[in-house]
Amino acid sequence: MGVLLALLGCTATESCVASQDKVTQLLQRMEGSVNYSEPPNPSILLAMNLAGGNTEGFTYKWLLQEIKEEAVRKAQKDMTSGQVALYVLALLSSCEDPRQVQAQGQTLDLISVLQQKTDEEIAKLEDQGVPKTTLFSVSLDILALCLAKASDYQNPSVILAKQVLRPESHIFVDTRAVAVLALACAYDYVDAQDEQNLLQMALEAVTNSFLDEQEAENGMIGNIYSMGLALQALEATRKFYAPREWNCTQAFAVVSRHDYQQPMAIAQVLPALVGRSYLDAAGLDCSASPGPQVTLAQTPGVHTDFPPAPITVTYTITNKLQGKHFKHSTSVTVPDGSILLRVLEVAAAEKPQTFSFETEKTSWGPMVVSIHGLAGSTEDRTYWQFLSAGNALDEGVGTYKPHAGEHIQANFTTY
Ligand code: B12
Ligand SMILES: *[C@@H]1O[C@H](CO)[C@@H](O)[C@H](O)[C@H]1NC(C)=O
Ligand SMILES: *[C@@H]1O[C@H](CO)[C@@H](O)[C@H](O)[C@H]1NC(C)=O
Ligand SMILES: *[C@@H]1O[C@H](CO)[C@@H](O)[C@H](O)[C@H]1NC(C)=O
Repeated sequence: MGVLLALLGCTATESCVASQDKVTQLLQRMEGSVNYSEPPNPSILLAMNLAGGNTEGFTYKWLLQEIKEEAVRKAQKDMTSGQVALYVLALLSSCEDPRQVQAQGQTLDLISVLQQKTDEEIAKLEDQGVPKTTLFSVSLDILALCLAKASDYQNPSVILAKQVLRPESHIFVDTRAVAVLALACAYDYVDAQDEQNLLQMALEAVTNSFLDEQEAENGMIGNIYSMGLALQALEATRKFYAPREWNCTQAFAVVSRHDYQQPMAIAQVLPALVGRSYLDAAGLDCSASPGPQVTLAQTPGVHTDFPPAPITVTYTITNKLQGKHFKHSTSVTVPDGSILLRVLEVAAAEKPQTFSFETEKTSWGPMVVSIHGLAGSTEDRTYWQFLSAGNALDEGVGTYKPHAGEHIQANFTTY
């Protein structure tokens, strides 16, 4: 009987766990990206723990130590609520107690820091209809508080459920996915029946909308970079869309076809590829034997006999939103295969008065924070959006490679 069940279980989920080769390759790529001169990325530690990365190696130990030190140094003053939440999830996944983070001769209660920052998010959300940062971060906050068994997330989870259920809300797939993880955790702990019903409604609505979208879009939910979180959400919430079934084979096929390169993208998709989600972050067995030894694959040197052909790209910057309106266009030539950042740099070098810009390092790469002296602001919820042929790009300037003759627009807008 046991064997039969095991066999059945195996056939049912067979195609919904990636091959060990694929997982190892992505783990290596993600670990290999860790730069010891830069701040640690908690999403990477979290993914290593969830996907069976090498917990004995130097990278793992470095990440864990730096995460503790960075938390003690910066959590209170220099981190957003969502960043603190990611630190909490990373520590939990390493079986460390986030209430007692010890580094630099100090002990920090990271949960009370998170609780306080979540309160600020929720206060603004109730007051002005928008959180201090984003609903994505608020969802991470609730998930982390819930997994850490803090006391104060029931009310926030009800407010999040209401946001998710607002008919007029156009919330990103990525955000709805993390919201689902947070609400699925909170569901087991809310006491009041009407509150639990509300969470259930939100969970049903989002998961069914994901399944609908997957059916309509040949397996895709959102774009290729939201798939990691969407798969995590669908894996963790089967009971909320039962008896409907999820064709995970179809969704996995989409993800398997893509060769993820960015460490953040890999960090979000890896847990799903081994059948796990961020919801599992607090229940891992940290004494288990370490995962595959990661031997850093030598990146093959690229030998090209000919330099890439030059291509011409049109680049337009537009502000019709705030202060003095402007619109400027230019045409720049860059080697084929260049990233969009190169186009911005050439434009700025040729016409610094008009096309000067600034970037900031983030976990996803360089983010353009200001163009032509006009900067996005979290206070006003403004940013520079990048588009091609009227469609928002699904990659940033450090990743996206424009093609010959493409017209790239940077438009100052709100989120
Ligand atoms: C919220 C959000 C935004 C907000 C950030 C607002 C804010 N102040 O918090 C806004 C609307 C500004 C934004 C903008 C963009 N975003 Co965005 N964003 C997200 C989202 C939903 C959550 C990020 C987050 O809060 N993380 C949690 C916090 C705690 O972590 P954090 O490291 O502090 O987060 C910061 C970075 O993520 C950064 N950021 C957000 N988006 C992007 C995108 C790029 C390319 C970079 C470099 C940084 C960056 O802003 C966050 C807050 O400071 C993610 C979804 C995801 N799957 O991660 C997409 C996501 C990261 N964004 C994405 C994209 C494509 C963009 C844009 C390039 C879209 C466009 N066409 O213009 C622009 C950036 C353009 C530029 N100026 O360089 C993609 C990136 C994919 C990729 N392979 O690079 C994602 C994965 C969404 C998706 N599935 O397509 N984004
Ligand atoms: C690591 O980060 C430093 C500082 O940001 C940078 O100068 C260096 O080029 C990076 N190293 C690699 C291998 O990317
Ligand atoms: C799942 O999707 C795949 C690919 O679209 C399709 O071939 C298959 O029949 C579907 N399976 C089920 C059980 O619907
Ligand atoms: C650019 O942003 C403005 C202000 O938000 C908006 O009205 C306009 O539709 C945007 N243009 C494009 C091409 O998205």
